[in-house]
Amino acid sequence: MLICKIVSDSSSDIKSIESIPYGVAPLKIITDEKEYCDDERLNVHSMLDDLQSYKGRSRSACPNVEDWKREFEGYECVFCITITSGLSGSYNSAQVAVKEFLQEGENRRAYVIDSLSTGPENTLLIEKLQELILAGKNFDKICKEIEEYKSTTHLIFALESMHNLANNGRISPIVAKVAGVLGIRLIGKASLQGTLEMTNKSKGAKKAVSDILKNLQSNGYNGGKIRIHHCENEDLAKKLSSQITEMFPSADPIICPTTALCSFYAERGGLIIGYEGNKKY
Ligand code: X90
Repeated sequence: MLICKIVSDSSSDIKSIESIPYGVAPLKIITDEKEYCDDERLNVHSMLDDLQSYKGRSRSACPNVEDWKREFEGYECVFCITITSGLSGSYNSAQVAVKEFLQEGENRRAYVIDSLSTGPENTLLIEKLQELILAGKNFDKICKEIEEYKSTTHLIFALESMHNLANNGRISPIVAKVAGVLGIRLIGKASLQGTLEMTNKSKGAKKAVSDILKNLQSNGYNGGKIRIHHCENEDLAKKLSSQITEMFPSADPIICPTTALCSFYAERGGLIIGYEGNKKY
């Protein structure tokens, strides 16, 4: 079996995995007063509290080349998974890191996967990589199969606020205004280009759950793997999870809190769902 390390940026919300070496290249949340590094030492709840009372500007920053390279040390083979290149420079810096890594030693192998997504969809990609490596597949086969798998995974989000997304130029301020209305959740998905695409304006939690379920099914969800990440909204995550298992008894929804990057952009109350569905293109 290849001894490979999986290195994800912190947008996947996954701090550790079993059986395979794994590392995280952290993104950062930055204000004029403080920098929050998205690693296991950070208290996300107090970061959200700080940001709620902070009146100045806040932004994010992707891992730099050195952040990625630090995680490669001691390995000859690495697989990187990044947040969508459509919204972040993380994919770019991982690619530069990999280029240098390959030049600095012989017999090295490395591959960067642009998730065109974030959070729970990236989690599915990490799980798949783990499975392919453990199955003893060779490097080239793993690269090919993970790309094929990526074309069948999807992402849906349901957000109560899009303030940080709009303030940082990731969506239009006009769209964000709708999410600011009390009781309204904006439902959307990761587009083929890895940007945000809106699908519904849902009033109330119940309607949000039923709109999410409709979206899942229209993209071919049929009881396969599904991961629900939430920013301090375990209640809604559980409601959705139980509806999913009611409709698809074979489903295995796993609920997981978002870490700093996804918490910053999904904001309190937000849900992000990654799942297996139809081939995308
Ligand atoms: O490089 C950076 O500073 C990171 C920028 C990330 C910007 C957007 C993150 C969105 C996270 C929001 C809902 C899911 C949208 C997914 C669309 C592909 C979570």
